[in-house]
Amino acid sequence: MDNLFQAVALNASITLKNRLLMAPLTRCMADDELVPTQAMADYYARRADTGLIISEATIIRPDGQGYPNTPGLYTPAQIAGWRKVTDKVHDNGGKIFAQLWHTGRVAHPHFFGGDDVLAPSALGVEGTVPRMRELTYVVPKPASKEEIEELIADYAQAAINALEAGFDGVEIHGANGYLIDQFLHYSSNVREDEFGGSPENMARFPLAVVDAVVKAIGEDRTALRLSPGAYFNMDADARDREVFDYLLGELESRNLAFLHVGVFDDSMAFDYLGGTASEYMRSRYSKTLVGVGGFTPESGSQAIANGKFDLLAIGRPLIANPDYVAKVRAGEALTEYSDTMLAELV
Ligand code: FNR
Ligand code: 8K6
Repeated sequence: MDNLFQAVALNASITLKNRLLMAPLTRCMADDELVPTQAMADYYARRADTGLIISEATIIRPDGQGYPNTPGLYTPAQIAGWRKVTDKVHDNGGKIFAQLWHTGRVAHPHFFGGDDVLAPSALGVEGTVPRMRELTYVVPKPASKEEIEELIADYAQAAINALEAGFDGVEIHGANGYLIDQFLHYSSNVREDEFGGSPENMARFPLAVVDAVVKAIGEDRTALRLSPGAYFNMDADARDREVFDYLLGELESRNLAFLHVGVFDDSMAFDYLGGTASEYMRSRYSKTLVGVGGFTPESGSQAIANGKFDLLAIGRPLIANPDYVAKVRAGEALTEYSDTMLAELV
């Protein structure tokens, strides 16, 4: 498993001390102003021996909120709260990117005072909000062109705020059925303007966000997470494949810090992708790729050795083992994750 402990230069600006990343993990533990707390700073700092921490998804503006107490990155207090986190991670020798999030149609007006929920099209998700089952999802309002322009500008501003808060870069959350992903799938995007109807049009908003963030903070500090396989908050449509073929081709010509597979279990194959999400992304994208989803240190190391991806993100095992990297290095047994561990930050 030596390859997990090799240093990797992402680009001229950022070198990671090893190939083990902390995957973004929503914990719903920010305070009621969506400000990160001291307990969050301690939690992240305990994991600073990973090569890179990707923060839990962090909303770029109030109407992006879909769950209780998810942190934000748009008020001075939120920026100051994150500064405490990033300082402590840096003091412990780590690096940390902010994951920039807008939940689109998975937002709920309860969290931001009853305004419209914005999405590509007026197609709602079924069901109720996790942890607040009394809240039923609403039918969203298709974002106007003006609103789309504002969203793009707000992603860029959140990226600027992230650097002000001391983050080393950002990962744009384009995965898991949230706003950016909603533009990329036919089951959530039936627009007939330049943002829908063809692969090029459906990729227009995601690429505009990427380009605006790159313009704001530079390509070296910009990463992107994508879910070409629909598995969460989204129904699959075989035509989605063409959208991701186009998008990944466009991304190949940019020099992002990395692309990150957005999946819960990478042993899951998607028939219209011809394999797993990571196999599909590797076949269309040759630059730095982060794999994730059900890997052990052994299986992740093997996947890197076989060229399936370059870096390994670890989610649930890092909740269960704050000292995951030290344990793996020492060959010690890992504590098994259980959902009950989500109740507190350890
Ligand atoms: C997640 N995941 C996730 N993904 C993301 O892009 N942003 C997020 O905020 C979250 N939040 C989150 C919370 C919890 C409790 C879980 C379990 C998962 C998905 C996560 O990053 C990762 O892809 C999966 O957990 C799969 O990796 P592991 O856990 O099998 O290593
Ligand atoms: C209240 C907590 C809200 C957390 C939301 C963040 C996303 C959590 C990710 C869970 C993903 C579960 C997906 C399960 C898909 C199984 C597919 C077979």
